[in-house]
Amino acid sequence: MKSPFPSASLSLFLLAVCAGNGVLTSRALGADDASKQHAAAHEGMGLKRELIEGITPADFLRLSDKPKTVRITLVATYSSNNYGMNFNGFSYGKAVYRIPTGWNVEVAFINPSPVPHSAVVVERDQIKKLQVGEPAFKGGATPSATVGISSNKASFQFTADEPGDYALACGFPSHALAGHWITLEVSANVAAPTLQLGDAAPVQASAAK
Ligand SMILES: [Cu+2]
Repeated sequence: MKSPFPSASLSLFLLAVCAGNGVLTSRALGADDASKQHAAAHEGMGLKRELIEGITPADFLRLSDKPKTVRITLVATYSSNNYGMNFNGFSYGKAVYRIPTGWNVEVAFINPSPVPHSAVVVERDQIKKLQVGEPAFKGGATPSATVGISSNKASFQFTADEPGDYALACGFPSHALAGHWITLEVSANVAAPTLQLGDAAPVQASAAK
């Protein structure tokens, strides 16, 4: 798709997006344009790295002190993969959280990027939409998910009380469609929460800390 914006005005456009006015303009863009927008933004503006300092893959999935409760650290733009539209470095569903039915999930969402992102727990088929729908579980989203959060963090929690195929998806318009989502499976057939990163074997949650 050809961008409706002349290249001379691209930087002004990006400034407008980063100021939080991106919802309407992004609705006019396809996934490809969203990717280019990210690439350009990453070249010109830095990540707020102190937000993710000290976070390691062991933090991606941790047990909590509370019973049947797990803690997920979900970092948007953890790496440059998929123009930054990734969670913990993965996009297009290629990281898989498996959670036993009935467990509580506490999510610490961090976006060190000036490009707004968010997180919404949605049924898997929602990722094909330009705008993902309401959370599949009560409380399962960052605040104002269509507007997103930039260079900041937010937390939310939900109870995975219905088995099924879900996604942890970015709710900013067009991002899920452009691959900004990872997989969440809720199943009565798993005894403990696991996380599978790409082609690696699933690993159990780290100990509580
Ligand atoms: Cu996003």
